[in-house]
Amino acid sequence: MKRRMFLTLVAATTAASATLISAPVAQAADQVKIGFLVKQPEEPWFQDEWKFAEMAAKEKGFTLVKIGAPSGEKVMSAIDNLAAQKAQGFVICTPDVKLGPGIVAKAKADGLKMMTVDDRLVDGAGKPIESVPHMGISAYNIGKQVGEGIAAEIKKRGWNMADVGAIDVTYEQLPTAHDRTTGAADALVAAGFPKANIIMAPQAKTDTENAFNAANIALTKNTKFKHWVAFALNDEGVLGAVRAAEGRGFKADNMIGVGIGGSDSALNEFKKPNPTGFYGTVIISPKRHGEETSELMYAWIKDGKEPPKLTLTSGMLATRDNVAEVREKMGLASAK
Ligand code: FCA
Repeated sequence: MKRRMFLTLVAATTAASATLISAPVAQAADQVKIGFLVKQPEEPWFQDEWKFAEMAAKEKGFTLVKIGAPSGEKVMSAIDNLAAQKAQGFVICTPDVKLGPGIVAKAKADGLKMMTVDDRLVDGAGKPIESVPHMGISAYNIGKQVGEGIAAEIKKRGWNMADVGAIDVTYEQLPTAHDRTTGAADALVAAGFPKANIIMAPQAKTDTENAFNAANIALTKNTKFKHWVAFALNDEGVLGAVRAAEGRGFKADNMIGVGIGGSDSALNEFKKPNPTGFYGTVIISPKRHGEETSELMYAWIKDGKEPPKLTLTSGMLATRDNVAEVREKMGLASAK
């Protein structure tokens, strides 16, 4: 019995290698390979982008190469590596938008098509590099949705705005982050929130730990407030602020944090049996940012159809009460 199984295996392996030897010759000419580089592969948003990019790869029949590229060095070697593997193009969310001219030059030298997602490259003068197709979020408007959501909840709770502090977790070196938090602050002020109560809390990196540290400083320096609200460029930033506030005794009843994203960081928070200070999130679309960008790159490689130069996607505010409904509306319901 054992011997028969072994023989069958050998036969199967031989058949498989025979196919392998003949297949590449037929496929090589039209085999499309696309890289998808992200700056923070551990962040749920980027995991989701990859997941949707995989769906596009499966559907269209191209090979997707997922690469985590948290530094400039990693980006440069990843691009060379893609060229060596005969990829024809890549989609990238860069770890630093100022790497723009270097990345564009490297892609050109390697003969690879490129488009950016989420974070738009800038040139030496800090201006967006408009020649590279980009899909980002409509950052300022989405920030405004955050601020409006917070303001509505403050009013609903009947808080006196003079007693409320706002933790504004900032990351000014990233234009989309600046636009998001500015939008949120502007909307709060437009709703009557005192500007002086908005406390800037600059984070060193865009993750929860760094937001936690930044928020802690803001809380330590401002002890006069009875209630807090918080916003940031993403869910991770708001989670950092929410955890820091919890540490000081500001729980769900005295904290309104609204993030941007809607991936697992937010969903897990909503799944906790008791509400936390993480009140809501503006859900954006990893489907569009992962699947659609990959499809655009595929059409560019295959049919020479260049992607639109700029696509800005929108978001929808969700709380633990309506998150399932909002995800459904955004076409994300079946994704988990
Ligand atoms: C930036 C942020 C991510 C995500 C994305 C759409 O890259 O760092 O968290 O919000 O934009």
